[in-house]
Amino acid sequence: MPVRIMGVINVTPDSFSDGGRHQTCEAAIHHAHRLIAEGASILDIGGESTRPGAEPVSVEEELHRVIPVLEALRRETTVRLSVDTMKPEVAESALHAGATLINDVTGLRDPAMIETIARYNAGVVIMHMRGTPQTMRGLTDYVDVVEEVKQYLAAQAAAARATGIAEIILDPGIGFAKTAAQSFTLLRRLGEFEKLGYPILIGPSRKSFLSVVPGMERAEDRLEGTLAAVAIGVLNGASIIRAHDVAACRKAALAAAEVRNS
Ligand code: HH2
Repeated sequence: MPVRIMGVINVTPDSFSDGGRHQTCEAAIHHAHRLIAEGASILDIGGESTRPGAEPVSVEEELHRVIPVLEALRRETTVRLSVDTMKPEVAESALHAGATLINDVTGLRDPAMIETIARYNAGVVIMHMRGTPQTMRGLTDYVDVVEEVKQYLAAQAAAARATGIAEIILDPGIGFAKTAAQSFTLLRRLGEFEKLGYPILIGPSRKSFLSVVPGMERAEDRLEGTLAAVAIGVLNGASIIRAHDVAACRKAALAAAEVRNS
């Protein structure tokens, strides 16, 4: 499967690595064009931060942030548009406005989300997490993190398939209710997810699990760690990489794909 890069557009004031940088519609659109030029084949637009401890935003506020950007990009580009949301109401409006993929970090916890995505014949990214961004840091007790995440994703994929969703992508949720060690284990054992039979997406970009490495305490200093994680992820079967640094991650992913396919 060819490797694709999903570029991140955070239209938020508080995202962990780029909050406030692309908060206006104009800034977000400008950034989107840059990510397309760098080789993103999917753009993932988000209006609510999911970093640990993030405050939830209302449906109205999330729509206000996401929909104008989505509409403009639909008019101006042919790139595939994804929306990062856990709210069925936001997914509905986004699909109506031209998104064809919903990235749900709660992994279709809300049955209304499954129904909405199926009705629009759209694709879904099912990500594993526990709790909410407020509570997830304390929810990291697993007997075997890989087995448990796998079982959850398999069950949610089966529910999505049974409701008629044709395109299903699975994501173990690096950093979401995982310790740093568990995030590293998920990357090392990512190949075990291939048996589920769906494309695998990973989102290690700039995340705090990398801060255990000296020199990578700050999000802006984690590019090399991100690239290492991308390369290992692709070698172990990831075919979609969710990334802020699209050009660099694309090169790392393509090089790792050569190793995988050799
Ligand atoms: N990570 C983030 C957000 N959405 N979606 C998927 N499928 N996988 C991920 O790993 C993932 C995700 C967190 O990153 P970011 O969007 O940059 O930060 P924030 O949630 O603070 O906006």
